Amino acid sequence: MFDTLTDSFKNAIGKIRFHDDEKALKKATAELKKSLLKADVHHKVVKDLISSVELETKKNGVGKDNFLRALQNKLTDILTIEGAPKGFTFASKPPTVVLMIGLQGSGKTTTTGKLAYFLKEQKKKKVLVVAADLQRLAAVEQLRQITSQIEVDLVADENAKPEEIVKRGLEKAEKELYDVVLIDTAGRLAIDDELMDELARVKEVAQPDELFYVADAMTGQDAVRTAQTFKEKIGITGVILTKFDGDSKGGVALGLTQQVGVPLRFIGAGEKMPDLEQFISDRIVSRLMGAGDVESLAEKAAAAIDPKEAKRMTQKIKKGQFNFNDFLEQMEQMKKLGSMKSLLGMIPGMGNMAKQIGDLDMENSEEVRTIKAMVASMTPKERENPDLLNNTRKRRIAAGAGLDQVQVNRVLKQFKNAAKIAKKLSGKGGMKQMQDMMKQMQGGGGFPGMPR
Ligand SMILES: Nc1nc2c(ncn2[C@@H]2O[C@H](COP(=O)(O)OP(=O)(O)OP(=O)(O)O)[C@@H](O)[C@H]2O)c(=O)[nH]1
Ligand SMILES: [Mg+2]
Repeated sequence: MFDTLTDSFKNAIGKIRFHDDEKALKKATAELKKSLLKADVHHKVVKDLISSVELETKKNGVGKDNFLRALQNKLTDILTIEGAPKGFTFASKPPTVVLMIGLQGSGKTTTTGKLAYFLKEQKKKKVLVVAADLQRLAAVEQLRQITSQIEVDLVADENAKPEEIVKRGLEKAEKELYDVVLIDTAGRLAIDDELMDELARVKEVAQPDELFYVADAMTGQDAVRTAQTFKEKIGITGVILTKFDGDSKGGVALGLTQQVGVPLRFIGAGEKMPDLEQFISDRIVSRLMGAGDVESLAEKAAAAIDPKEAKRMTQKIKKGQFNFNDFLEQMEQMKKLGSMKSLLGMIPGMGNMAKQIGDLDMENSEEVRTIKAMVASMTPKERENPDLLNNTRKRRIAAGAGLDQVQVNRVLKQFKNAAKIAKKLSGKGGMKQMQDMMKQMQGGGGFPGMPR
């Protein structure tokens, strides 16, 4: 997610080797300055960062460790606003009301869905979404699809005014004890007074605990400027940057908090519902410095994996009973974790690997699609017991799935091998084999001697 920035820090750090070498420090900061500007970090933020890293390093003695520590401190500093909430905070008296605002097409509706999904899956909250965008005909339908996909309740009425819908939503939330109400609003142009007035009215009725400004990261410094305008005109408590998966250079995330004076709260990096990351400054700094973000990873895994279910699955694997239904179930679980790329980015030392993997889309890979097509052509019994598949059955499945028999045989063989390996790994000493494998994969990347 922060490839460019992480790379620039790494390059700069690489320039410092010796103690008391001011020339090396100058080189490192010059390099850092250049690449931060290139990554679209605002020049004032860059200047401030460089001068304070230089000062602190000199004060403590020029050397790699002191440079790293100074950089880490300064990054934490510029990403944090004293007293502002970290991650999502809940109102002392539920429901917590959140108003989602922003320019047209910035990603408000998608992000409303992502946030609902995050609160439901990771925080185990009862969430109500309110469709207060009545500007665009398709807007309500879009939200209907999203909320039904993630199984979250929606209040919508194409024929009512936004304020009315919000009022109804809040009443429902009060009566039915929802924890959070997320209100999606119509996209605005900052200059459009009529829409801004409507937004002010919606805010008046909603009395929100949070006003999230949703901005498209690809618009770079424009995102910062419009956030400032919305802050002045409506008031905002946080910013969510979307489309961070695109070609955006990422630097805007670094300066935004200081520039706007409200914290960056979430980052959207993909079109799917799990593609939303909390922006918690110390965790982000850790990631920026190439040290991963194990905390977020653990939280994601804990939310996606039901311990009882995991135990049942392990038992099945141990007994060699892993079947096609289990496979499909595991794929569903994987989906909840979000993209492979974002997961790898959270593992220390795996940042480089994440880059190589790019946007690997497991769910739509040919391999998985082939297996899914095959499974769709199987009877329930065959799904439970892959051993049943004789030649007649294989022919029928191949025809049903639009595959030839060679393909079916190949997949079956792979599937059986995988089940065998899993069985072996789940036995005694299996964990150790796995760890050895991980160690080998982790070689390289990350910064040796990175202070934590
Ligand atoms: N790649 C990527 N696409 C995104 C992300 N967030 C939103 N999008 C896409 O951006 C487009 C616009 O998203 P919406 O959520 O409809 O934006 P909106 O702000 O509600 O738009 P209006 O209601 O018309 O103002 C959609 O095609 C989304 O799929 C993201 O994090 N990454
Ligand atoms: Mg919308």
